[in-house]
Parts: sequence; C-alpha cells; structure tokens
Amino acid sequence: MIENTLFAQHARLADGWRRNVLLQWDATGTLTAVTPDSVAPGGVQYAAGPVMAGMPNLHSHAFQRAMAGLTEYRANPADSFWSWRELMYRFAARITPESIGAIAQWLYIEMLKAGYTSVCEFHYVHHAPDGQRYANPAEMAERVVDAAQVTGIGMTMLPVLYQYSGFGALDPRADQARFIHTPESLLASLATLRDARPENGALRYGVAPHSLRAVSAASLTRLLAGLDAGFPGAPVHIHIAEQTGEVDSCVATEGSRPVRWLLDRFDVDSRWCLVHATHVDENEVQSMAASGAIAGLCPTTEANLGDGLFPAHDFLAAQGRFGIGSDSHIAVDWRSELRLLEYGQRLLRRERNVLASSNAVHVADYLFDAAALGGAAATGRAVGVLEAGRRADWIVLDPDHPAIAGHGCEAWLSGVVFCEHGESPVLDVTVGGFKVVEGRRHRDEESAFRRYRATLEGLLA
Ligand code: NGQ
Ligand code: ZN
Repeated sequence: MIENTLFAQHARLADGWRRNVLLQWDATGTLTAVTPDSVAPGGVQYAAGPVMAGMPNLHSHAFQRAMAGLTEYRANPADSFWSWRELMYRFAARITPESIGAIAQWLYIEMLKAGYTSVCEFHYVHHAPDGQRYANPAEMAERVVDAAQVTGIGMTMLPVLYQYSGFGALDPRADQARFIHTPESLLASLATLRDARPENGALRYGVAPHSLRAVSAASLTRLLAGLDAGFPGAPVHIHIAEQTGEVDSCVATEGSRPVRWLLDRFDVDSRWCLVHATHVDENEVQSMAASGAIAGLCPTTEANLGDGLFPAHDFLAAQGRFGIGSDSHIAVDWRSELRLLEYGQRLLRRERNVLASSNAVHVADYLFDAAALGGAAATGRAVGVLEAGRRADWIVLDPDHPAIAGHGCEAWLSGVVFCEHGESPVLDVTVGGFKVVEGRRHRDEESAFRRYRATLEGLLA
C-alpha cells in the first residue's frame, strides 16, 4: 500500500467533478498534489465512492447539543427566542468542565459522521456558575479543544467576549455571570489556552464578541487591538442581527441597525463572520456583500428559534459570501442546512431553484461549493477545497446509496442535499489525512455515546 495517497475515480475539485483523481498529502495532513486524469499507481488505495471536500461548520455552541429536543413544548402562548433563551441559560448553569467535554466529544463525532470536518466553536461558558474563575481560567475551552483533538475534527476556537446584558452597556444578569470577561481578561485567557494547546494544522484561535448587545464600541476596539497584537489576522465572529427586537434596540440606543452600525465603525472584511445577519435591509445586504465578510447562516436553528429569513437570494446575487453552522445543534447535518436555506427562499418567493447562478444551475452544487469556501474562510484555516496546500479533509459518498445510485455526477449533490431517503450517504470521512469515519462509523462512537448519555442523565436529574 502506498502511504498518504488515495485514488478517486470521481472527485469534486474547484472546477467540479473530475475523473481519476490522485490525492497526495504529507505527514502534517496537508495536500501536496491533487491530480485529475491520473493513472492509478500500483498498490494505491481506492476511495469507496465519489470524494468531495468536507464541509466546515462555522457556528457551534457545543453544550447546547445536550438540550436539543427539550424545548419543543409551549410553556406560554408567547414562546419565542427570548423564552427559549431563559431555558438555555438554566441549562448552561449546570454545565461543568467534565460535562462540556463529554457533550463536545459526542457532538463532534456526530459532526464527523455527517461530513463536517471543521468546526468553529463560539465558546462562552467560561467560569463557574457564580462567575468565579476556575483555577485554570481557560479550563472550559480547553475541554472543548481536547474533544476536537480526540475525535479528529478541525477546530477554530473562538472564546467569546460577553460584557453587558443589553445595548447601552447594561449590567450583566446574574445568570450571565459564567460568560463575563473584559477584553483584557479574555485575551489573557486565550493566551493561556494557546500555551497549553498550541495552534497546529487542525487548530486555530480567534475571538467572538458575542453580539452588539454584549459589547461596546470601546471594548470591541480594545479586543481587536489586543487580538492583532497576539494573533494577527485571526478570525472574528459575532452574532449580529438575529431578532427584530435587538435590531429595534440597536436603532433606539445607537441610531442605526446592527449590520450598518458595525460596517460604519469597524474595518469589516473577510476575517469577519457575521452570524445570523437575519434582519438586514437592502442597503445592508449590498454593503455586507461588498465587505467580503462571511454571512454565518444556521438555517435549522434560525427556523427552530423563530428568527426570520435571511435574504439569501439578494445577498448571493450581490456576490455575498456565506457558510453554514449547526449552532444549537437541533440538526447536525449540512445537507439539512443547505436544503432549508433553499426551501426558505422557495416558500417566500414562490419559485423553484432560487439559489443558483447562470454558470452553476444545480442548486445543491452551487450551495455546497459556496458554503464550503465561505465556511473555510470563516475557520481561518486552509480547508474547503481539494487542492494542494489545503488540508487533506474529505468525505466519501456511498456509491450505492439510493440518493445517487443510477444518476450521473451532475445529479449526485442534488440527490445528497434534496433527497431524504434512508441513511446518510456519507460513508467515509478523512481529516488531516486520517480516516476518522469508516463505513459510517467513528472508532470511539460507542464509548463517547455512553459517556454522553451518562452526562445527560446527570444534567437532567
Ligand atoms: C447564544 N444563540 O449565544 O447561544 C445565542 C442565544 C443570545 C443563538 N442566537 C443567546 N442561536 O443571543 O443572547
Ligand atoms: Zn450562536
């Protein structure tokens, strides 16, 4: 068997499906050559089916995986995002370093099995429930990084700056005490974390100001200056305009809508990921697209929480860049995210095949390639496309799956994204050159599930 080499009869490259692709990578997990129209060398390993880049998951709050499915009942006739948040805070109050590690490990195995090969963790449960620092101030984040490393998923760890409970620098609530940092204490904790868990090809750091509700212009300025001193060019993610209530408060206290406010005051470019830019007017759509920032879209969570619909058609028509995230993890499946993204637009516009372009007429192909590239930019890591210099991260589709069997390659992604027939079509998953899922199975899935289940039983007791 030749080391660090895979032969794929079909692989999706930057220019679409190609035949007879030879993939080669080095010991650090970086692709060194991706050569279509190759002849298979003797003794080479063959991929079991069509190969394509793994999908980056650009937005995750790992601990929320453990409450998925537990808030789907009417507690009051006006249930909303804000009443869900009360329940989420109650749940967050119970999380310990041990439990966040167990939840994240199981979650990342689910992600890998679904074909997500990278995750951006928007991490804000920093301290003990009463706000006391742990002896190691980065304890919670370290457990999450360890879960990524042990499962094999690539990670961008984004410790969150949370200071205030609302616009106008309102004092934090008691149940937000676990989240609270100053820019300086957050950056110090990030430096501690980096010393303990250094960056490598599969791990990068950035920061996440939680939202414009939770920081001020002055503190955001300090955070970014400190970040650039220690982590030049690192990614910056922020929740921006998810609920109309926060847009109204922003207008009332700051005089402009959140996306406009941010674009007018900060140098927003492709290192930024604006998560849930749900409520944007036409002018903001154009400016945000022109900025190069990545729109972080989380369609299943945004539907679950009753956020509203992002104007995806207009944003993509303006050449805006986007990626997808599983956020609250009500679904852990990029296929569902892309499908719902398109279906939201179909339902709204009463049209079909809305999110496509004249040179990419297949909706699923167009959305997959755009989300992989945009998501990759949001990770700040070299992922998202199978080409030399990027990570050796890919998924292998089951060639015998009914969603693709009998179809030509131009219909494979359509089948994968739009058909909901039977088990997952993702058969094998490789990250950094290591096969972490084989035949739909992760090597640690049984033990991780036992640990997750015991953790959940403890949390809910
Ligand atoms: C979060 N989640 O930080 O987990 C938020 C809710 C908030 C989503 N927006 C809390 N999906 O925005 O204050
Ligand atoms: Zn979020």
